[in-house]
Amino acid sequence: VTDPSVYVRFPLKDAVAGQENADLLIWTTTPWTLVSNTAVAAHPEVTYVVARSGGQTFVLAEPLLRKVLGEEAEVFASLPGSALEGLHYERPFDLVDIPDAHRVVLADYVTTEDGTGLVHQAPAFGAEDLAVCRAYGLPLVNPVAPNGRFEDGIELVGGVFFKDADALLIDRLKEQGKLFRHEP
Ligand code: VAL
Repeated sequence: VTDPSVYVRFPLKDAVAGQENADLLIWTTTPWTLVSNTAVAAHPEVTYVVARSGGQTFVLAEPLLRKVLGEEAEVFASLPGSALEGLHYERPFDLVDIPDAHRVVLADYVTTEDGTGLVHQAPAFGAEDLAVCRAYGLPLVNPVAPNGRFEDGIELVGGVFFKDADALLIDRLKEQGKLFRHEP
């Protein structure tokens, strides 16, 4: 079994560099953790771009721009990661209650080696995510029971083994037009 590699659009609720309707672009190999997303981390000193491709506006790290969006993407603005702090976005799934969250936080562990330079945060499932989210006072939400299944009663994934939820969630993202890219 190989992990899926997905790029997901998180629509911003706030304008960025004067642009409305931009999407944070995140990359993850654990789509099942998107249910527990509480934040998106950016590196404070990395340069990010607001760029348009295929009629959509995206935010991602400049060093990964061409790799992810290709040569035709048009750059509107450049800004340091620190300028993204606090921007609110629409979370990928509204399946469990996660109050007072879903904004951009800053973290030095974010790299531009792969992905988009914007790291989806699920503090229940990653030590670095936990440290970052704790520092911002963000809630810890774990909807997966000790038997590895999502708690009963959760729409779409309730009772499903966490790894088996990947396919269901990827399908849902696709239906919602939020799946930017999916590499098997
Ligand atoms: N931050 C990681 C990811 O993007 C996990 C731990 C949620 O996949």
